[in-house]
Amino acid sequence: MSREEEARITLYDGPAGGWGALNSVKDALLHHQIPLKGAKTLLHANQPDGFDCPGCAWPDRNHHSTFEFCENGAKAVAAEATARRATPEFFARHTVAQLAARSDHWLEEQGRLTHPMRYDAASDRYVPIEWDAAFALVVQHLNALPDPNQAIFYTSGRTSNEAAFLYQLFVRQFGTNNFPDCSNMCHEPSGTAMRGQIGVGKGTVTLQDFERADAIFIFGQNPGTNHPRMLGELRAAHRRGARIVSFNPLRERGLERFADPQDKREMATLGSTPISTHYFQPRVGGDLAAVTAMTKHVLEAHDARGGVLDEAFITQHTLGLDALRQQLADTPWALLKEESGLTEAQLRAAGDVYLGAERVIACWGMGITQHQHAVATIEAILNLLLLRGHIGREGAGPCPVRGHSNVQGDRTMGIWEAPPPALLDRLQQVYGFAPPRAHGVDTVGAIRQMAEGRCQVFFALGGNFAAATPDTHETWHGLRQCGLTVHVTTKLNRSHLVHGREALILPCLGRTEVDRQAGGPQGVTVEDSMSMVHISTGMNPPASAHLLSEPAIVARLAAATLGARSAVPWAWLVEDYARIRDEIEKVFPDFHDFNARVAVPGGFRLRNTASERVWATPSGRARFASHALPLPTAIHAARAREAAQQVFTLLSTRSHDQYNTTIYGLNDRYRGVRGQRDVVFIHPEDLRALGLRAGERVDLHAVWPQEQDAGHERCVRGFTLVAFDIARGSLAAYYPEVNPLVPLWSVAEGAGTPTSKSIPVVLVPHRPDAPAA
Ligand SMILES: Nc1nc2c(c(=O)[nH]1)N[C@H]1C(S)=C(S)[C@@H](COP(=O)(O)OP(=O)(O)OC[C@H]3O[C@@H](n4cnc5c(=O)[nH]c(N)nc54)[C@H](O)[C@@H]3O)O[C@H]1N2
Ligand SMILES: Nc1nc2c(c(=O)[nH]1)N[C@H]1C(S)=C(S)[C@@H](COP(=O)(O)OP(=O)(O)OC[C@H]3O[C@@H](n4cnc5c(=O)[nH]c(N)nc54)[C@H](O)[C@@H]3O)O[C@H]1N2
Ligand SMILES: [Mo]
Repeated sequence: MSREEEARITLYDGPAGGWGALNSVKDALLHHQIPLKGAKTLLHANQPDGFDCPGCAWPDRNHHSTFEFCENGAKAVAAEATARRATPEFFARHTVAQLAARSDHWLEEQGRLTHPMRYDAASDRYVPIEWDAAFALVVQHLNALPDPNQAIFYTSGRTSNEAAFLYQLFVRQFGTNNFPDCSNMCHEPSGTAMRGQIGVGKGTVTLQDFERADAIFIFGQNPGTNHPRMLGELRAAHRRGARIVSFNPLRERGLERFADPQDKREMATLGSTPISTHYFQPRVGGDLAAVTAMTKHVLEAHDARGGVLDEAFITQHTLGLDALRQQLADTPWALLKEESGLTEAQLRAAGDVYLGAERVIACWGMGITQHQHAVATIEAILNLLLLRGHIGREGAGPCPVRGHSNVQGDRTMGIWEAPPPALLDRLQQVYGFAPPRAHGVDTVGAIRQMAEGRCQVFFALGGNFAAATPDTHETWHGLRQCGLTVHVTTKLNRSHLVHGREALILPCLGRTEVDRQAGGPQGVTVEDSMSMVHISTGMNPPASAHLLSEPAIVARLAAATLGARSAVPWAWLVEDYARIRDEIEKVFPDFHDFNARVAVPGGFRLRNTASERVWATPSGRARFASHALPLPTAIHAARAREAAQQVFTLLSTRSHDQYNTTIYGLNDRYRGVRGQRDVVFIHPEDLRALGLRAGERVDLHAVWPQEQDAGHERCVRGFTLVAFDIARGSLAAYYPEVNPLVPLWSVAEGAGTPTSKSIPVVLVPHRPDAPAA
């Protein structure tokens, strides 16, 4: 990663992984001044006695003997284990206004925070504060609120189960369910759809199922960058002859070819293994139509030759197939072709892969969830699986691939603005207080509440709210209206610079670090994307002697805020996290014998009723869902209105050198981009039609329907055009740069997730004189 790389675009024709991945890790270690023997840290990632990689939520093989190399996991670890430090002296040298003028990349580069800091308005600087004084300031604000709902408590999905459990208990005793979290912007639609249809909001498959599947569908996901260890599973599946079918408007190298850096032969011969056997490039947002078409094809095949559906399963376990049949009969092929952007032959070919397989897994990521019709699309994927009984059977099932390493666990622990009544009942029984019953705000709701001036305290356990959220303008306006903003964090980020009237930065330990409490060094637990719960123990010395662990921060704040109002022995619990796990076990029966079971290397799998074909739905059955294609969408409306110019659908995505809002570097190796981030990927024919050339710069204007978006000018400027193999009519650019284009009101129906992957835009040549967005 040579960081001050000259901006250029070059075709990347190598495989994913390979020597490029090894070199990039070497560069990251050098950059963070981690001696190569510090690569020892890397060897502890995802090992039974090591720490859980802070990269993604893909499960671990947990083989003591083998180390699974992962370029982006290594980059995440190196970024946390960095030798760079953002000390009080650093803050003394820069006003907040000066820091705010720097890029996200530069902020990240300053390294680990070392000391609690308080915003001093007089000097416009962050100045050091002692922990007790910092807690006292938060307590003063919280306890002055006329209504606890004027405080909002955000969570990013890296938080451990122990911290998350204490946090939800504290905040509910304080009196609110205001728990927006990153999940609201991520897999919320997956949980919504799956709970409704199969009674559990989590995927049902395990890594063992991946070893047995003979067809794996991957919708809207880029594992080469975001879940590199998944490529190992896909490679093995490909090698034993499984079909791998990718749906993605972009040609992503990681879905095409992979060279495993641990395969000496592949590395020596510069060879690679193909990943996808079939690659379909639907238009952005076209998956609902595509999956509906596959389902229609399957039903047509059944009607023509019989014996296709798993009728015994359908009769015994499901409801709603007749309604789905009717809806499909009413949906013509012409519409499905038009909306998916694929030909009938392609759609039927995809359907044939499904028909030819005995064991089917369907994976999906943000390319599915960040759309207006995300819930309907996931329901359509589940319908498809249900037709041939591919849920609750070896080698088959739904697999939403989660993002943050403990985002699934945080929700399990009750970080949820809409908590199930059973959870609240249980908290009431165990702790003897009346938890608030009214739902709290989700991420979008939180922004609205802040922007209306109704949030006095915004507290964030990790994350980067100011940069991750949609409608940047409104979000920043909201954050600045708060009386106090508090961020528990490891590194400096944008959210610390877009702050309330008062503000605190509270630096915490990271996963890789030794967490020593009165009872000795502690481990925390996490739950991965496949419901495996295991322990994570850091081994590096803390980045500074002034850091506290997240559980300690939450417990001290809870004790100070609630005082005699709470009977929970907060300080005692944090002395030994096994005590917190005992509390978790009291509230959640699935965590019985928690400490014993998590002491086993590799941990244990949480019960997943759907994978046992027990359907925790109101009817006791799995449900086929049916709805007509949602037409017209905002995209259709924009096309109709802006008939004079071409309306594109813009998706926002991650580069290879970023972790969400954390920008490690300015390269996106597999897409051939170096030294820059303000780029927009476009099909060469679309470029030609516009009379523009690759390398020219454009402004992106969002064209949302006026009825909903009147009075808003949403524009980002000066993006360089990159010709790319992407579906026609679709564009791609990086998040968070294009977040100002996403309005708060455009969300996934039924789940509230901002539609960051379907933004109607028009391109106009860049006008350098125009004011910045
Ligand atoms: N290194 C690294 N790892 C990460 C992260 C990171 O930023 N960096 N982030 C973590 C988090 S929180 C998450 S949620 C995951 C995110 O991992 P992904 O789910 O892979 O997220 P994205 O990079 O946003 O892109 C998703 C893919 O969807 C495609 N896509 C976009 N729109 C559509 C569409 O309409 N249809 C289809 N079929 N495809 C579409 C894009 O081209 C892209 O390939 O990764 C996690 N892991
Ligand atoms: N346009 C657009 N917007 C999106 C998305 C998109 O695809 N497109 N994706 C959405 C998705 S999927 C997600 S998950 C959200 C992400 O939203 P967030 O989770 O809020 O954002 P991150 O960038 O992951 O947070 C990074 C920050 O977390 C802090 N951090 C890192 N490690 C630790 C730790 O161990 N403890 C603590 N306390 N803090 C830590 C660091 O300060 C770092 O700057 O963004 C969403 N926003
Ligand atoms: Mo995510």
